Amino acid sequence: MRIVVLAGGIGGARFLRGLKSAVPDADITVIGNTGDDIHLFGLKVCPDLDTVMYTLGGGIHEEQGWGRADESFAVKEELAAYGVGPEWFGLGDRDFATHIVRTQMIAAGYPLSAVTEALCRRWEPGVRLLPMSDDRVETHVLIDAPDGTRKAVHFQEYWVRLRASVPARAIVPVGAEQAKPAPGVLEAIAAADVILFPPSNPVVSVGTILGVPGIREAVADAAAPVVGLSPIVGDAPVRGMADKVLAAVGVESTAAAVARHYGPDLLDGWLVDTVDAGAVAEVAAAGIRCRAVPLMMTDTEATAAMAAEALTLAEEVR
Ligand code: GDP
Ligand code: FO1
Ligand code: CA
Repeated sequence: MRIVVLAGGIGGARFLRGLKSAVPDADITVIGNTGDDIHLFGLKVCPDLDTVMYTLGGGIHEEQGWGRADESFAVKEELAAYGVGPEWFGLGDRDFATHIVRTQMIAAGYPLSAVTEALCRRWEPGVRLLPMSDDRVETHVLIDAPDGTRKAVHFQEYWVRLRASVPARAIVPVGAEQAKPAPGVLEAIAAADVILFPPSNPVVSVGTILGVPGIREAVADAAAPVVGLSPIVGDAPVRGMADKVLAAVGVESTAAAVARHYGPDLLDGWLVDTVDAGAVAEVAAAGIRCRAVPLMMTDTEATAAMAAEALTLAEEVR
């Protein structure tokens, strides 16, 4: 079975671990969000690709959900001693090595997709991990400026420095219009038996991937059923700032509203958590087959059960 998953960072990566456990023999292609990428200290950092790679490869900091296990911060401290920031972004020593290798390969002329493949040769994530694009796309968030105008900050600045404490007025994927899907992305979508949207952020993870010209159309036109799992449980994100960025695009933070936001042109099936069972009728009325099942990724077993439910729903709508 060929499965394509459009993934962000933590939500996507944890779901993928469950999916691999549910269907060990599946051929899984992950299309990863690169809108969160940031250039720091001359290095290219790809948080969502790395989160997937480290989680599936056994190198992730489990409790934190991002970055490396057994991490130290000597380089960060030395940079700070030189007064070189930003200090608000926590790059660890082990993680730095990944960004050095990536940046060096890019400087040598390799596209991000080839670099990601090379990094994955070490981590063996057990999936084919493709960036959504080899072209630079950077998610910016428009926030209120003190003088009454608006200013754009990088997504990482909004999330990590500001902790999403101010309203997001708009989400701007800078560079998306000119970006092309990375090699293999459209082919994987067209050849898929099933396409899954994990419980990733619908705006700044899955939304950014779908915003690369050609990807949304390819998913809508794919022969395969498309099934998503809600990242919103009980009218709030399980973690992160999905409520803030959903508000920026005029979508309520409910499992049903997110399904309607994707819409029946894209989604054939949608899973909501059992606490949101009341939303099933509303989603079904929008033309999307819906079921309520436990959606908390407490451990691999629970997550594998979620993945199995998604595949069952996909069978029903095929
Ligand atoms: P990020 O890039 O690290 O923010 O990760 P993703 O975009 O892949 O996923 C973020 C989303 O995962 C958030 O909106 C969370 O609500 C959602 N999420 C995290 N853990 C869980 C969980 O256990 N269950 C569900 N349903 N959603 C989750
Ligand atoms: N998240 C934080 O909340 N604080 C950090 O200092 C931080 C550093 C960081 C470094 C590398 C990396 O791959 C991820 C990192 N993240 C950090 C997580 C990152 O902001 C998220 O993965 C997202 O992109 C949120 O969607
Ligand atoms: Ca992310």
